[in-house]
Amino acid sequence: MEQSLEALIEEARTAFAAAADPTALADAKARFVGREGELTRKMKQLGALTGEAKATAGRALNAAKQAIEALLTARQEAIEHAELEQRLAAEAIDVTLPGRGLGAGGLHPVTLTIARIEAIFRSIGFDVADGPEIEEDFFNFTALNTPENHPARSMHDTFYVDGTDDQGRGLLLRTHTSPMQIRYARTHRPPIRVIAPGKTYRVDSDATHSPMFHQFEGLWIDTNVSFADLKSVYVDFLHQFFERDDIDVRFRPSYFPFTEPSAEIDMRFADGPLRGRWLEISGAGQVHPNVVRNIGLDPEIFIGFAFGSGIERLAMLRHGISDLRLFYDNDLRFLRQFRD
Ligand code: 2U9
Repeated sequence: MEQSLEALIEEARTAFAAAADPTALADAKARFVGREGELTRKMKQLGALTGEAKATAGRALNAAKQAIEALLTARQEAIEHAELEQRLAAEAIDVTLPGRGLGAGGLHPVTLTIARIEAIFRSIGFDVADGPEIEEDFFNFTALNTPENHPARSMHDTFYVDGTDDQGRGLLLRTHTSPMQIRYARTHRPPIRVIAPGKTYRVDSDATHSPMFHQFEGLWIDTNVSFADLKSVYVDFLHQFFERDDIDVRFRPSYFPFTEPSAEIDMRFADGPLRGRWLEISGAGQVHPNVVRNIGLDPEIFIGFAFGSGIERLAMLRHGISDLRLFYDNDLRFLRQFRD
């Protein structure tokens, strides 16, 4: 039996109401007003009628189609509205919650140690110099009296960089901060009192050596300085750096190409966990006459003293840190301890 149009509209209403999402609604729509849909099928049957009967049936079908389409639109809007409501509820922001705030950062312990060293040396009249980490062979080795066949120049000890400077000379990652001292001394007149802190690079890696580490070097050039001046400056620095006076210091003979005579500086605390143990803390010496000449000064008139220390080593002794690698791991549990 042919289904009445009222029944068809009711069936569409039920089917649309049962469709919970746009896909289900599209399926339901196809059942009634799609190309194979029930209403479309009825419209095709109009061809079999004629005259007034055809006109009446046509009007009834058009009215039914409009009614079904209105139901469809209403249901579409209802589904869209429900989806929006659901999304808004899921993404709701509770404006009464406290803000997360900005996490307070802090300076790295090596940076803090450099700042501390700089402040101490500035307070006794030293300037602070900074320069390139990719250096020319001349400033890193030649000017520092380090001969062509010196082991420090070997590929095993030094990181070489592709390319050359504008005079065709080799480039490398500086193995010490001394090249900066050369650059500074060549552009300033004596008396020269300067420290150069910063990163240095050597082919070396184990628990106590890192391929990159920080050092600072000091240089004092004048007409009348002596080892006694060097010693007083360095001992005063140690007292200020460690904030204690119970520190013994000794100089042991040593060798560096850029100083002659040369010394290792050892220190010893009178108290605390390291009590009584001599600790190597620095190298030092009188600047070699060849180096004074390479700076552009007459070694018969000017005399210089220089020293160099590892910054991580100083920080480890000051804070009781046992492993050098902690400085480079970036573990916040370690770094947070230095937040001031
Ligand atoms: C100029 C002339 C001489 C700087 C010096 C040392 C001795 C030294 C090392 C200690 C531990 C570096 O960090 S470390 O590996 N340094 O022993 N450095 S004298 O001598 C200079 C510097 C500049 C123009």
